[in-house]
Formats: sequence, structure tokens, C-alpha cells
Amino acid sequence: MKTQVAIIGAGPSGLLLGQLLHKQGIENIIIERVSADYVLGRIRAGVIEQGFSDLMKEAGISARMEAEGEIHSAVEIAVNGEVHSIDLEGLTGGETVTVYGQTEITHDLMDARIASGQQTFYSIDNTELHDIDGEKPYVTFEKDGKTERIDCDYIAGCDGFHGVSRQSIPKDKITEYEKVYPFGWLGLLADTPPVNFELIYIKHERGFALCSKRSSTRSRYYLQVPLDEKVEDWSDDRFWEELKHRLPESVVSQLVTGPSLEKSIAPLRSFVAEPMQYGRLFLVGDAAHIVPPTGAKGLNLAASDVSTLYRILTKVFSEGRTDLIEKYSEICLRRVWNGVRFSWWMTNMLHTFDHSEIEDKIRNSELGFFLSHANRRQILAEQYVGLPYEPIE
Ligand code: RFL
Ligand code: PHB
Repeated sequence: MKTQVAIIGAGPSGLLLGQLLHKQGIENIIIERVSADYVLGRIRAGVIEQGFSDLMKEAGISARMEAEGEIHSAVEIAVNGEVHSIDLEGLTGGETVTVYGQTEITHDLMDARIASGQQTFYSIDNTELHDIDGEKPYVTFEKDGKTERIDCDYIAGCDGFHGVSRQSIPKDKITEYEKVYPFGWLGLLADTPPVNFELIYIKHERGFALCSKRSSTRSRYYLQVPLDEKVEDWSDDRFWEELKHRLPESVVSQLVTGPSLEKSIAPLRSFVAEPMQYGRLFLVGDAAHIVPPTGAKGLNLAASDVSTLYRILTKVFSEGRTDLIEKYSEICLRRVWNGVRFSWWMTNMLHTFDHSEIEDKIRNSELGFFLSHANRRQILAEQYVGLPYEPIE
């Protein structure tokens, strides 16, 4: 097979890139290790920045998000029972976020992919990248026991943190920065009305909690848990009881419990690989960087990478502007490091860990400082709604 761009991974990064390139008349093939249903079964992000929703519009796949997504003009932070509202819209001059699940975005992108007629291979094995530093890179993989080969001009590594793309770059050409946090998030999804319209980030002495949602009838809650905790040890009842302990008194009576649709534990990590490009391979989204979910930035950083790459590749194919290729990494990394710093800051401030009383006092003082004046809340609001995308030139 031959194509212009081979895309590894059919998560949101790969599918969105494929759609945007398709709209520019650039041919691409996507290959994905697992099945489409498996991709859709992963419950992940829920908060979409303005820049991402604008990109969805540009990609022509925003109709359902505009009809069903919820616009949120504020977010709440509860500290030791006291709830503070951050007026995102007022503090940023009109910016908001949209609550629309990653599963729904992926669904919309998969539908658009089928309509585009571009090829996608699911449930493949043994993806290998070849000659990425040469003029004629190619990708091989196995489908139903048969080896396939895609010759291409460029490869987009959209295959997540555990993918092969980043690992295909020689060790001496890439630097990896990593921090693993000493706790995880236990998430529960339920068809119950959310406890509150706005999301609430809760700092509590028993540990952090987050009240999020997917719609007015579907809730998503998270609890900070020790890293060695097992999901099997958390019955739904135990989850709801623990959440009640952490919820501020003003909302606890609104909590509606019910059977979980999904429950899982995610470890928290900050990770960046530099640079994000080597030869004809570009790393996109979680393949290049991971942030803890506390700032709701992971998927949004993936979207800004996609925006940068598709604009660069459009110029490469339409105007021969290969000089732009080397700008990809530096443009992305400026925004990525900002997201990494914001997510690390929110994580440190809101979680309870180290069992050190003085550290906890310091964290409370820092939160108090940032919540107590509008000009300080503005710092938080501007980053929560997302920094602007940098133009490619
Ligand atoms: P993905 O989604 O991991 O997709 C990568 C795809 O590549 C496939 N793959 C391969 N395919 C072919 N060959 C191989 N060798 C392959 N190896 C892997 C995989 O099967 C997979 O389908 O990466 P992508 O597309 O870059 O998307 C990134 C986002 O999924 C991620 O950043 C977000 O989910 C992070 N995240 C959040 N981000 C937000 O912006 N807002 C949020 O509110 C938010 N909440 C979250 C989150 C992530 C979470 N978890 C579980 C990590 C909440 C949680 C709990
Ligand atoms: C989610 O709804 O899954 C979610 C929302 C906000 C976050 C993290 C996760 O910061």
C-alpha cells in the first residue's frame, strides 16, 4: 500500500489528524492495535477547551458536540468544605469549556472516518516503523496473520504512551522527562444525575475527589487512592460512602448513587519526550507527553499537537514547505510544558500526600492565596480554559 501519511493509532489524536488531513485532500491510512469497540470502551476525558472545539468545527465533526455538549462558564474548587466558584467566562473575557466525553468525540470521528473513505485497519499486530530518518519511510504490521506494508511520505505516531512510535526513535536522539505521583485516581461512571451542575475539584484531608459528568443524566466521579489500591476492593457502596465523606456539606444531600457502568484506577504521571519529531516521524498527543488529569489537559494538548501538525503538513504537501517540519516540535513543546506545569501545580495543590502536616499547611495556604482574589483566580481560569494555539509562522 502507498499513502501520503501513515497514522499509527486510532485514538482521538490519530482520528482527528486523519480527518483534518483528509479535508485538505491529503491521503492517509490509520492502523490501530485494538478493535474500534475497545477504543470506544475506554472512559477518559470529559472537558474540552475552546481551541479543541474550534478545531472540531474546522474538521467538520462538531454538530453533535454543539447539540449535546454542555457549555460550562465556571468551575468550582472546594477546600475543607468551603466551595469557591471560578468564573471562567468573566475572568477570561468570554472563554468557556465544553463537557463532552472523549468517547463521544471518538464516536463522531469514527463516523467521519467511514464517510471519508480513507482506509483504517483495526486489530493489527506487530507494528514496526522503518527508515524514519530516510526519504522513504514505511510501516509494516500484521493483519489476520498476513504482513502488510505501507509506503508513505510521513508517519504520525499517535499511538499513546505505550505505543511503538516513540520507541522507534534512537535513544540518543530523544530525552524523556518523567515524574510518577504516589497516588492514583479511582474513577466511577454512573447513570445518575450529577451532584452539581459545575465540576467540583475537592481538596479534603481524606484525599482529593472530583465531581464531573458526561451529561445531565450521567455522572463521572474520581477519588484519590493509594497507588497499590485494587479496583476489586472497591464495591460501588464503598465508593459512594467514601465520596460522601469528601463532598462539601452544601452538596452532599444532592448526591444520587447508583450502579457503576465502569470503574477503574489510573496512575498519575507527568512525562515529556523531546524533541517530538525525528526524521519523517512526528509524535502526537500521549505518545509524546502525559499529564495527570487534574488540569483536564491531556486530550486538549493532543488536539493542539494535531492542529500544529496538520497545518504544517498542509503547507508541506501544497507548497513544498519542508522547512516547517523542524518547527513542529518547538511549537508544540511550548504549549505542552505549560500544560505539564499547570497539571503538576493543580495536582500538588489539591491532593493530600506525603503525610506531612507542614506540606499540607503550605498547600492549603497556596490554594487560599489563589482563590482569594479575582486577579489570582484569573491565573487559574486562563489556564483551565486553555492557552491560545500558536500559529505555525
Ligand atoms: P490514546 O487515546 O492513548 O490513543 C492511542 C491509540 O494508539 C493505539 N496503539 C497502537 N496502534 C497501532 N500500533 C501500535 N503499536 C499501537 N500502540 C498503541 C492504542 O490502542 C490507542 O487506541 O492517545 P491520544 O490519541 O494521543 O489521546 C490522548 C488522550 O486519550 C488522553 O490525553 C486523555 O484521555 C487524558 N485525559 C484527559 N484529558 C483531557 O484533556 N481532559 C480530561 O478531562 C481528561 N481526563 C484523561 C482523563 C485520562 C485519563 N486516563 C485514564 C489516563 C481522565 C483519565 C482517567
Ligand atoms: C472527566 O470528566 O473525566 C474529567 C474532568 C476533569 C478533569 C479530569 C477528568 O480534570
